[in-house]
Amino acid sequence: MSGFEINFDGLVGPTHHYAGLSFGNVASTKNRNNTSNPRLAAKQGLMKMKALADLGLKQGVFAPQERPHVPTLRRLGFTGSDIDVIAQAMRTAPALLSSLSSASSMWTANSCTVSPSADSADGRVHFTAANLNNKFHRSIEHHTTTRILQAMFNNDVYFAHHEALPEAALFGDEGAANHNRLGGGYDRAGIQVFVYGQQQLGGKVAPQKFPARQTREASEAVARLHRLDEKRTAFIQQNPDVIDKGVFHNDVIAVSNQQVLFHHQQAFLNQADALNEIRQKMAGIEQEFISIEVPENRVSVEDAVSTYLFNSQILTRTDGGMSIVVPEESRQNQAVWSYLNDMIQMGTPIDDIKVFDLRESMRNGGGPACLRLRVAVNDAELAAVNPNLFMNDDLFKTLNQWVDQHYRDELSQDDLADPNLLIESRTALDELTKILALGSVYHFQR
Ligand code: SUG
Repeated sequence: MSGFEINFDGLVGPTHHYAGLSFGNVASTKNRNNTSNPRLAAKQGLMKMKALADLGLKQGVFAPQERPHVPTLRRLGFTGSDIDVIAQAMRTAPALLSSLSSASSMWTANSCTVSPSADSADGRVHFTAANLNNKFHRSIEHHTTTRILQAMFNNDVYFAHHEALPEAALFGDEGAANHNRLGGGYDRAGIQVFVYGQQQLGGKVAPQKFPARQTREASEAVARLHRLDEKRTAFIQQNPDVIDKGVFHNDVIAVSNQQVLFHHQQAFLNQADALNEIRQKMAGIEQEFISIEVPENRVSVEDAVSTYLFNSQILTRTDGGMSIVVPEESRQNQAVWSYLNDMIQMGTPIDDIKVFDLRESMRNGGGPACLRLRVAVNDAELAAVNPNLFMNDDLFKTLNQWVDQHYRDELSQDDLADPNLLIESRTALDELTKILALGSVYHFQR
């Protein structure tokens, strides 16, 4: 193996709560108005990061965003001091306050799309922040996301940052959650597979019940911005029927690592053709394509959605084998657990299962893969990443103490009106930017 994959996990923000904001995301709707535990949520995420760092993998932290987002409330007509703005919003538009308090930036698979330097014509790593145009509470993320990414990858020689695409349905973009890369070494050229939910201009099929969040037009624009080679890029449509069953992002039904694509039998439209296209494009790559297709009669789409089997991480260990990281919900389901145990005996590179309790995030529809952004780099690029972001014993201890100090262990809709929550969150984030040496990335710090 050459090069490295760094996983940057979103640190859960202090306002994590269950608002039921994501139509089409079954868990989000189901857990609407439940009481959350932001402290536990953050700690569950930190445990995963630490365990993977302890395996010798490159693991980083992606900072959360400022919520409630007072600048957007002001844009919507609320006035006065920041505290007045929140009080007015709670009185007259509590649903808006809840949207603008969402800690949804924790799901960093949706923060942006990343293309490694080996695939780009200018030899730089490209980042395009996702406009997340389909959901209001997420559509406000990209400005700060771009600033945080610039503070994480702050070197023009190696890293190119692009603003989010125009904020319109035509260019609905959900970032890396609909993007897989297949290849060999992380610093070698690979195939980029963009999976879209709907083609807006001239598309023939689309889901009927739930929205397709990613458009083909957005995927094509990102590929152009990242200066990818057409011969090594594929645009594949997700099966619209599974979107209607709750697969709101492709990473709920498929995941890749190096030469392996692990996916459900019903993941893609015209699946055999899609896999053939990938196989053919892989022909020029050092590794042979391995597709692990899970049949519906072993794991139904419904079970895949409720257990997040495919929202797993497939990670190459330092010994060259691969581990699959799944949420506890996958162990609790007999069909899924039995499949997983059979799969690690199939002779593919995946020979180990790691299970994590990520319940707080899962209840909003965010599993292990949603929580992480993959960035493939070579040695020089690795050395240019902000060094304060990497998980280790010290950072784990510091961040756990920081969470203990600033996070609540209970949060309901009514608590969002508490002016202290804004103050607590800002105090926490101000301190975090120092811990992670990010500089002034938030509005209140300007
Ligand atoms: O965009 N949930 C997120 C979950 C994102 C999962 N990401 C990936 N699959 N990569 C979403 O639907 C729920 C918020 C709430 O209901 O309170 C939410 O935004």
